[in-house]
Amino acid sequence: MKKRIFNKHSDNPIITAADLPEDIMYVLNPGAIKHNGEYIMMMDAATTSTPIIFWLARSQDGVNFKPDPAPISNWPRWSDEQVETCIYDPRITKIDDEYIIMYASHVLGRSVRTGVVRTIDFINFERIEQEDTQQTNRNSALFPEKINGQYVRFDRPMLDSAWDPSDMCISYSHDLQHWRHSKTLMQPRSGCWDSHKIGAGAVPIKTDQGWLEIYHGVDKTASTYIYRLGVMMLDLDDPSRIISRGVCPVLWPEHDYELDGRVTNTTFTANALLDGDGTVRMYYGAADACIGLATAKIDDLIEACFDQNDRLRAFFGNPEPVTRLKVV
Ligand code: BMA
Repeated sequence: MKKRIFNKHSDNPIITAADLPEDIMYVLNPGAIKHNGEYIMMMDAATTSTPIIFWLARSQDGVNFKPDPAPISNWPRWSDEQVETCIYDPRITKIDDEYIIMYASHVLGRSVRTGVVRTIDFINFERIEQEDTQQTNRNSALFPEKINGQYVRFDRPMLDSAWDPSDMCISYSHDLQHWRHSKTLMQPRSGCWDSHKIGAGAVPIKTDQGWLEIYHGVDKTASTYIYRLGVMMLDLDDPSRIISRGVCPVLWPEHDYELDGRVTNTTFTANALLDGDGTVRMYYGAADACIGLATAKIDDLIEACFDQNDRLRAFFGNPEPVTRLKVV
């Protein structure tokens, strides 16, 4: 049998709704980062009286997390005073001494877009206002350093319906407010586990081979959608250039807590943290209902990007992306 790239923790799911002190229905898809020697998770949480909000949990060992007594209460509004009705999938990037959080933001009467908030301490939060391009967009993840003088992020502009096929894009900014030169980075692969929709997963990790990205892919079957995770390697100086895209998924739903929940057959990530010993730890949403921990060796993830690539390059090589979306 082929070696597993990610190993799931034996205590999974490591956080469920029952671990939170309030009337929570689900917790899922956390962003994660190490801050002041502590692991911090920013979880999507849905109470019976609110739509999805963010809730922090903290841990010394990266396995046992203690949720805060209450959700984040001082999340900043958009300057036009629009109230967010639902926020989810926070991806936390450390740049210098700041943490930049990119997440999906819904406000009444407007389609979903990427919200951007900064913090230095996970106590006070400040919004970075975004130019309104009228473009539906989510699944944004900021690279952890400027490249050629610019901020770079993955994002995913969407067509009219969230269920239409979607591509993974890359965009650039000088100020984290205006995003330009967006282009399609990668498209779904027909006949594969990522045949229907793809989008960022984790904040990319810098390696000596390039930028390692763990992304999510959706496959549409006759009766359901399946969310799995895969890997790719991007050029360090030009991250719009894919060096190699792994052929097989590195994590997929298989256990009850991943197969049954609010959304069945779902494993989804918004983080991947590289520890000093070469271990990558990833806190992933399972069935949109709880959170699991999986770990992998960074070298195995890198290898997975190149796995079978020679044999299948003819099919899955890196064709010129076709831009099917109107982007700024
Ligand atoms: C994606 C995102 C995730 C969610 C997944 C499965 O489109 O909305 O938040 O976990 O769908 O429902």
